[in-house]
Amino acid sequence: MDDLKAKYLGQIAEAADESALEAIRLAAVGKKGEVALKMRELGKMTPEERQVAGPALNALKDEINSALAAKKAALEDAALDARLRTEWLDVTLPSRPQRQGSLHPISQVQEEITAIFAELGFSVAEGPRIDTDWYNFDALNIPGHHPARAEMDTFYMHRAEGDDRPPHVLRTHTSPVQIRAMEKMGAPLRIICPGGVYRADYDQTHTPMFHQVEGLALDKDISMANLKWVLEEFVKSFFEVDDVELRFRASHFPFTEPSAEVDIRCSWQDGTLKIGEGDDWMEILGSGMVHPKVIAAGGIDPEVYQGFAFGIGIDRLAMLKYGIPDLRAFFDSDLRWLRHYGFRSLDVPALHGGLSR
Ligand code: 2U9
Repeated sequence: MDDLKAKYLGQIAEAADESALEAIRLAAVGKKGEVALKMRELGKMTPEERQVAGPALNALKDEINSALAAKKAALEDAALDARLRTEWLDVTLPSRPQRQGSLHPISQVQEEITAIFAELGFSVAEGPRIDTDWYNFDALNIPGHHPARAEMDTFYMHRAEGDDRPPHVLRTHTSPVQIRAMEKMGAPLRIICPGGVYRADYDQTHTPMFHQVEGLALDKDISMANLKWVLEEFVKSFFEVDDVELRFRASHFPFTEPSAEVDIRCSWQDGTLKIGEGDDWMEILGSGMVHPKVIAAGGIDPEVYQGFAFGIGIDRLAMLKYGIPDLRAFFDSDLRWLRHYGFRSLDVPALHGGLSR
């Protein structure tokens, strides 16, 4: 028994890994192991011999089992130590220079416009880019036969033969979002709707997808005077000038009556644009008092509520403010262009921070 003990404790101490240890366990204390064989011999012994050999064999078995367990724990510790040594990481090393993306000028300008109107009490409403022709046209006083439907070069979604549900379109303006907001929130209401819109047009000044911000203010006592003040505040903040003169030119849109296109005083000198001074005028947006039929289409009583609306092309404003010459480059995804005209993505536009910094 002393030989057995010396043999197995020696082997356990030498075992290099867990599989070697398992082989030793089977040979020593497994069902067919040497200790089990010796246990079988107990039957052939005299009761006196058995009384001595039985407990001694059990003690040997216990001793081998605890040596196996201790060695197993030691091997696991050593394996963990080895792993920690290979996976060691110096968290105090300086980080790699970050490859930061930049904010697209359209996103930057959309953020700037949103910040300005937020300060004036307008919240942001968003809606689907694919909408029914009712929300995009009929609700905005553009019935089926209206020439404005043809003028807008609408993209119609495909309909299977025999499917006579109302057609869906890619929205040609963000106005359907305002109809949905009127239905959902009622009046009084003060919202802007920024986002992408679609028209089948492509040349130096048109892309099939472009961006608008439309605004809508409804209340019981709103007039063109409120519209004029809001737009003046907007233009001053956006172009970061103390004063600017606006010119309202009578115009026509189906969804507003009366309607006005708005120009700002400016000058072009040696190819640079100066806002607020000079002898030129530049058109920057369209606006008007919301047509009573449009207020009614939004589920609001036009006898009680009136309001103004306006529409601004974001892409053109971005070109004007940041001197970007070609509209089509906006959507080329040319990284060199984006690095040149892009904005630091963590600098969120805010009026107190000077808006565009
Ligand atoms: C509702 C009622 C009225 C939005 C308006 C304009 C005038 C306008 C153009 C500006 C440049 C489109 O991107 S652009 O080409 N928009 O001139 N938009 S009034 O009127 C609305 C909108 C929604 C419910």
